[in-house]
Amino acid sequence: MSTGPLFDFDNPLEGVEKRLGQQATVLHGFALPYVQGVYAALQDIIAQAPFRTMITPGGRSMSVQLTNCGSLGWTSDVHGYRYSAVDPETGQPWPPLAATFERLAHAAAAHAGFGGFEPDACLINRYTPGSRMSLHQDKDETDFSAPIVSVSLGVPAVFLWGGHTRSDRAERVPLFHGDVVVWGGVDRLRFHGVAPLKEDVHPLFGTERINLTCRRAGPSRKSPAR
Ligand code: MD6
Ligand code: FE
Repeated sequence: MSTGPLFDFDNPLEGVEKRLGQQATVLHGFALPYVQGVYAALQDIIAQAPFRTMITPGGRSMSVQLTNCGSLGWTSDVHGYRYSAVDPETGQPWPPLAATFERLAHAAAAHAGFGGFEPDACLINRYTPGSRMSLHQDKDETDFSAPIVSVSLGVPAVFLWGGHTRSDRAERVPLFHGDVVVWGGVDRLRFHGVAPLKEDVHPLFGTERINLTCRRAGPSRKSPAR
């Protein structure tokens, strides 16, 4: 498929695969052929479920804005973090998981050694200059046997890849437009975060970075294929 000049973007590490752990890999540029479809789907999703600022259980505003698609969506408020079948702003179900997101996540997971990945949720984060994500574990999902597939779009960022405890030193990993991080198995609960976003301009996303994380949040339909 030719994506046409409007959607042809450079990625300085396109084609490189960087191992972060035994079961964690960065597939640089893997999402580039999907960008046109992903971009279009994203516009539909945010028309139905706009980006919003969420509050942490500690009472702080997150610097990243969020929305979701899929049968479950990740939310945060003063009562805690959880997955919800409805958007708390509207009481309506989240927009359906975009077919392009599902295909991209399935293909990237398979490429990284996780066959049969069927996401049911995609958390969408929007970073503007200065937005950051402090070190955390992704542990609100029901079952940790499925990997997480994370897609970076727009302005580059520095991903912080830590260990199994918050105080483990974190490696700084550059993530560019079109990069995909897949992790699961023994690395599923590693601490990770994103350093404050630098001022930069991307031809399609302007000053923003968008991150999609496709997950299996609810129970697995079957035992995972490995
Ligand atoms: C981000 N990503 O890259 C934040 N979580 O903007 C995450 O928090 C994340 O990239 C779990 C798995 C992959 C991720
Ligand atoms: Fe995370």
